[in-house]
Amino acid sequence: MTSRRNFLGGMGAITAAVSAATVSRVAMAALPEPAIQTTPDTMPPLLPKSGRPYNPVVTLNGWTLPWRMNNGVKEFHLVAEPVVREMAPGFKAHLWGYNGQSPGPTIEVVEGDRVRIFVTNKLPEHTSVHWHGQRLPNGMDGVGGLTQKAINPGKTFAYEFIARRPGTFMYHPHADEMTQMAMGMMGFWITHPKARHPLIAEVDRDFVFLLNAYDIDPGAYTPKIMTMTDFNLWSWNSRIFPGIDSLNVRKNDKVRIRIGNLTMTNHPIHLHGHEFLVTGTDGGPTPKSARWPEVTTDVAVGQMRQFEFLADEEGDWAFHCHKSHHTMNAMGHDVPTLIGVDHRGIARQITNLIPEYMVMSERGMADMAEMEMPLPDNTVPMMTGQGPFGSVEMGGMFSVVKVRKQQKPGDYKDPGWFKHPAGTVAFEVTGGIAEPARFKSEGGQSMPLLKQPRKDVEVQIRKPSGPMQH
Ligand SMILES: [Cu+2]
Repeated sequence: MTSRRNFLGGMGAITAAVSAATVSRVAMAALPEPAIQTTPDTMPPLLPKSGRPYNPVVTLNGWTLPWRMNNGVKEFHLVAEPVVREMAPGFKAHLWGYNGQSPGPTIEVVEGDRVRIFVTNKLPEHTSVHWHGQRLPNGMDGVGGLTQKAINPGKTFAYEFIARRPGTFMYHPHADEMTQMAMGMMGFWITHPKARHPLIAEVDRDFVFLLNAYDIDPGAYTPKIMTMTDFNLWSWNSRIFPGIDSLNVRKNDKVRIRIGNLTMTNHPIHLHGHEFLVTGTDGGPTPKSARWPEVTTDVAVGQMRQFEFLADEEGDWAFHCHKSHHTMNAMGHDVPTLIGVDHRGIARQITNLIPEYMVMSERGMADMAEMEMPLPDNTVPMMTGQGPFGSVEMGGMFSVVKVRKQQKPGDYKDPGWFKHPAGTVAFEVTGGIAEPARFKSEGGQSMPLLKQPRKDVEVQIRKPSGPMQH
């Protein structure tokens, strides 16, 4: 965790790029230039320049997609493409995503907005985009083959609908889903209410991120897409601790965090030091009668949860998935590395048997090789992160909520480590320590065993050794 993140670059880090090769010039002239993001840092909220004002969200290690107004329609341009995502400093993955990153940019609109989203496909295979949770015409739902023709490589499709329901949504492909989601294709969608809403609170800070998982052998760059459960990288917005930015808030801020799960397992998300209320799901705001205090909420597969709390305790509060294997990174550095291996000849032979194979291993890989990216060591420790008191020994789905009196409204910069008031840190006790009192009758006095074992049985916990699967 370093404080090297800054927001000075802001949206200046986004550059416009025109994908001239994929659509005709006439068609391109009608499209908004796609904004491309080049950094994995948390970008400042994108304040709306027109329309109803709202407090925009902050995407953890992500950004919000700019739009243009065209005759009363909000127009966005998503480009589905291979990307290089820095998952943690020194560790880059070859993923698929949108507009330069995985996940794609957050789309933020207001209830009642008419939206048009252009989707240009620069992947080596067809795709589609499903707008998870939205009310929309059936033909805009984005299920390839069922509600639309798939978007072939090089083609651009437009989706158009009215954002009818305020709330927390996500988007992802509904075409070769297993591959495309395993490769990192997904994004967040927020629809703000058009007026004060009885069940949607106004908050000071509103953070969003997606839970995703990858299976990338140490030293390799590309996820194994066939993996069903044995993922080795558990990420938030395709970042792993210590690569996940902290969530920096001002003391007494009302904070909302929205989370969507596009992994293959559930994640009990746990916040230290505060209680929160789950105020909504992808189905909408939760009725007030159904809210109760929690410190952990389970986000099941394909679900979204939004929760809110008053950040009234100063400090550096751990915030993580409570499955301990999900706060670890890949282990085992004895796996053969395949960097520089040319699969293309083999791929062609396999393609004769399995046509889909070509997509991943020939065209997919070859494109990536041609990018001529620098080659980092590309490993990341299993448990790491240097805190103010030593190693945090975490990985994966772990971050810190930093609550500070001095944090200015609207300032999302990392304030550094918490300075604990004197006498408020756990301390070592030295000198004579009294013998702790022991309970005398331990050992199940109420239900004696039928047969007493001849001698006491001791159970030993065996610690895992060698390369771990988790
Ligand atoms: Cu988890």
